[in-house]
Amino acid sequence: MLNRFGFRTLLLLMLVVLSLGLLAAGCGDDDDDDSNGSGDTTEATTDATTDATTDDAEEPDEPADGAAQSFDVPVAAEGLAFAVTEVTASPGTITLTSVNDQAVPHNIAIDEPTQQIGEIVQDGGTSTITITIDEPGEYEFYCSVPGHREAGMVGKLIVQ
Ligand SMILES: [Cu+2]
Repeated sequence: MLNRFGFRTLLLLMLVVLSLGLLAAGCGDDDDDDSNGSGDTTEATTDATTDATTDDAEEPDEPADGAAQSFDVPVAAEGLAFAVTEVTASPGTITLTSVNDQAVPHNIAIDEPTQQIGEIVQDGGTSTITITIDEPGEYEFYCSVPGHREAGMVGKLIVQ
């Protein structure tokens, strides 16, 4: 009788101890899982924030390089001269359009940074050159009809 009672008590005790051990182990695992989960979430959030911040905002409000610009540089009503003798442009592609209402033939041309020579026109014709200038500076445009440039048929193209 005593032995049987003692055996049952021992069994009960072992069961209790086992159960407590399993519970403890289970709690420990749960804690670890929670920690890992939190870590992953934090990393993902940080990555998203970094990406958004790294994306460059729009370009500053400067004239876009290479933007097309057009200027009218008509020939004077009479004489060997342009009516407009100074043009200010931004670096990029620049078009100069010269209407010549004279009966005397004229055109518009430029030597630097690359030579461009417009068509020689008269009686309301239009002479045009298009040039790309990236380097700020002063460039001279002129009429390439012989003797006209020397007579002062020139103008200044300022790139800044
Ligand atoms: Cu001319």
